[in-house]
Amino acid sequence: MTMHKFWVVLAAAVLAAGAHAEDLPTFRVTIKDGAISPTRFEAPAGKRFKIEITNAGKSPAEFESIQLRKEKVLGPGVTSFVVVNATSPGEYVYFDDFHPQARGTVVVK
Ligand SMILES: [Cu+2]
Repeated sequence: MTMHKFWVVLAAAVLAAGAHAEDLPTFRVTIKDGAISPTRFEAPAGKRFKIEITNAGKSPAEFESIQLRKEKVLGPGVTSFVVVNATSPGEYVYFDDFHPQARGTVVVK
């Protein structure tokens, strides 16, 4: 979690640049006090896609994927998103960094 400030700044820049982010294929992930769902979903390889994340819990959450190089802190009740750039086929783990037992896998194919 040492790079949070960097990622927040980067996310703001990406948001400002991502005028067409709403047009991307979108997958929704919900985090709720140490539970994450879905725990598995499929996304297209070689294309940008969006992961929309909602923290439906009462405690802070952090969507994180080391493999996808994405990190997003969400207060309770907050919805935000990350855009994943063209990604090679494979399985990419994501988790709630505040409740690391809550994990899922994006299957890119
Ligand atoms: Cu972190």
